[in-house]
Amino acid sequence: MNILILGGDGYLGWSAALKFSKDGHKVTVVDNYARRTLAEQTNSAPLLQSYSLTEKSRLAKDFLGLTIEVAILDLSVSENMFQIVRQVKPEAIIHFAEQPSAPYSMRGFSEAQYTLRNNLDVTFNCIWAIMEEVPECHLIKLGTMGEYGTPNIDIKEGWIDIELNGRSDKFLYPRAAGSLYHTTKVLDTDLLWFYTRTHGLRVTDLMQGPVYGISPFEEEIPDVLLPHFHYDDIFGTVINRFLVQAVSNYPLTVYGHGGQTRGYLNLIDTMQCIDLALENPVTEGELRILNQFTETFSVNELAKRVQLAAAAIDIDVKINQLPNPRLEKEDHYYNPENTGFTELGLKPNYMTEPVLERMLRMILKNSDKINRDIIQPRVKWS
Ligand code: USQ
Repeated sequence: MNILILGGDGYLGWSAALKFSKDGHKVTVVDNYARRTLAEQTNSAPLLQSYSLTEKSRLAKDFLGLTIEVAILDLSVSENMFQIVRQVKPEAIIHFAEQPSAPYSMRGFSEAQYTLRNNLDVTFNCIWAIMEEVPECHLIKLGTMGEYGTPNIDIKEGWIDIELNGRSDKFLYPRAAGSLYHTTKVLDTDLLWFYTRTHGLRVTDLMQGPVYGISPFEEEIPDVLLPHFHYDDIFGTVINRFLVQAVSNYPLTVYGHGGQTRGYLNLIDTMQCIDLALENPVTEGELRILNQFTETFSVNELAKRVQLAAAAIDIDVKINQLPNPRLEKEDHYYNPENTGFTELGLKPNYMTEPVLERMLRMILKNSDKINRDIIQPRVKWS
């Protein structure tokens, strides 16, 4: 398949480039290095410094024999989006090209404005480029489980049937996001739904939980090809953060009571899910929404798991409850459905002790590069 990956320099974008090129697809990645720029501006460098996309593409050829075409473009500029879609003529677009950090989006006016504009502009431009240039193309868009928030009822997979005064209809499941970043994904879903029902787009919208992991493959790959691994408070997700904290003898930073429950998945399973979406495309005028996670845990449970995995390799880990910098429910009901991917054939790689141990060992190897000054939360919601 001819695949265009938007946001191909990011944690998930570069992982997907390696995975789908390795699987024999023709892969082109586009990025404008926004994530690198924002990380630099906020003093949030990843654990391993990364080569440019062009260099990474050359290294992927040298080490793994993979071909990955690269374009450096800002896709929030519509001409750039149209140009690359016209040039590549993709059968599928995987869209990761958004500002992905909730704390960044809550840092102040300019960060909020950038997140809103960038995320919606890229999605809007992508929709129009598909409609004008490649109307048959399957758009696989990365949304987030955070679109739903934490309602006091079960979370369905994208849609809900509502009955009122003897009549019933099907609607998008109600959304109540907890950050401006998550809200941009809610708005994306609405845009996608509008253009799907009015212009016959073919869309899979993935409601993904926080991802953990270092490599998109089971097999070892050279460190120079690994995706960015952030552990700071702004771009690092909670498990990656806890593992780095464990290695650097830093008490785990549980926010508030630690009862916050989310649906998590391994980076390898993220790739599996996208692959399943690619191999099972939707039909014209269909918006398929899939909840993309394999297990749910509270933050306290995660901290305990990291503590146990670290103890197995003689690292003693302490857990600390900090005042929560975010506004979120800390003890709540959480029961989301995730049967869509299981029905498509997902074989989960769960968060076992060996999985955590492998990550800990990789971090240990690079422990001299950990910056302990970027671990404490620096952004408050209010
Ligand atoms: N948390 C802690 N301690 C920390 C970091 C986080 O207790 O040191 C807590 C947070 O308060 C939150 C939970 O862990 O309750 C998850 O936080 P996170 O930073 O791992 O995840 P989040 O900000 O929600 O965002 C991440 C990705 C985002 C993706 C989202 C999926 O950055 O791109 O959309 O996970 S979800 O959370 O399901 O919305």
